[in-house]
Amino acid sequence: MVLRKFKLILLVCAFSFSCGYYSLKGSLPPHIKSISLSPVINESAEFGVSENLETKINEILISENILEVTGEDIADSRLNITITSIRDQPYTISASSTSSYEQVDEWRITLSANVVWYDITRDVPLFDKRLSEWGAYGTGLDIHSDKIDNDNDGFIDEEDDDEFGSPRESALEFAIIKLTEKVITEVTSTW
Ligand SMILES: [Ca+2]
Ligand SMILES: [Ca+2]
Repeated sequence: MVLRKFKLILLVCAFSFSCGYYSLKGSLPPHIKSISLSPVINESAEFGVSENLETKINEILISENILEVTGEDIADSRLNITITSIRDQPYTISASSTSSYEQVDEWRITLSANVVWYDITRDVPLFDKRLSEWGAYGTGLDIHSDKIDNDNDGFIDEEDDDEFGSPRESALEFAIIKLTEKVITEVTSTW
């Protein structure tokens, strides 16, 4: 878990020229000192995903100390997240060697959400966005040996410490981690 987190921060460093969340802290609206995360609403049929996303976002908000995380009654701002859909779609298809049908070699599971960061003090949205992220999975038993870069970080199978576990569940977990990262980046780069 610690390793995964470290890697996530490294990734953010690698792909944004300023390093991670820290340097963006100074660009937050000055009258916003605190944030409250409303319970995540889940409109998809997937069980447990709202609690999972909520836990991850709260963990990063608290650990990175971006804004003070408080109850909604005393917060300057509120983050409302609605998971609108979770979709599995074929990404690569090939001819089956054993039948005349085509087979799906790689699936992508995409998590989409509406994310509104609301300024409680001024009664206006700071942003209102539709965000989505995906994870990939194949037809094997474990993502450690599917020759797919399941979390799209440039490392495949044994090169990647994060790639182990059952295919769809792991791919969804990657989508949740990536969406968490995206929401935090949106909050820190709004102003
Ligand atoms: Ca990977
Ligand atoms: Ca893999």
